[in-house]
Amino acid sequence: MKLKVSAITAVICCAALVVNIPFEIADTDNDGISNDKEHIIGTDPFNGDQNNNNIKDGEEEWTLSFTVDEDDVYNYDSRVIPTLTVTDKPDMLWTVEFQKYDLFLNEETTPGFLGNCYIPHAGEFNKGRLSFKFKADYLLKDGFDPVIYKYDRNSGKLTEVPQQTVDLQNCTVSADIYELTEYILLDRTEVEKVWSDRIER
Ligand SMILES: [Ca+2]
Ligand SMILES: [Ca+2]
Ligand SMILES: [Ca+2]
Repeated sequence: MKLKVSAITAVICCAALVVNIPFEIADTDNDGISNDKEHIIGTDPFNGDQNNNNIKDGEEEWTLSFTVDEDDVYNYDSRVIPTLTVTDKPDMLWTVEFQKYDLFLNEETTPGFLGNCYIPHAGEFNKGRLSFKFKADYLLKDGFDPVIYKYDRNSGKLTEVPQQTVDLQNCTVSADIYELTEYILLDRTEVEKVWSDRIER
């Protein structure tokens, strides 16, 4: 009789051990990153130390870069192409999808408008490098001065993003950002003629 009870107990224990964890949320290689997050980052869910440096994948920083598909007319603004590059620990890395968001800020309403993007908040975020690539034709404009502004939809104010780098050879403007929200690229020369009272520096 005693043996029989032990057998039942053993069966119950086994049943508890075979609970299926969905593959997406499991951490198959035990490196601290779930399988679905490894898919986002591009690391191998079956290799806990992808770069073989004795530090687990989950304890390292990884760099992800997001941009828009030029053929995607819904999200794509043909005049500027945004790219966001994020280097951080896995917990802070998420898939980012740019949205074109031109309800109020667009070519018709906004002097100096070059293009914009909206980055929906996808999760926790520390810092990233936002870059706008503009068309080379703009360089022919008199006094062309491309500047990235953050747009606060609630107050309607534009804030110049600090410490921008303009690369005229590659037609890009880049700056570090600390918030996922709406950014707009404007020609400051034209903006300041009419909008100087709405810009904060
Ligand atoms: Ca893993
Ligand atoms: Ca891994
Ligand atoms: Ca490693």
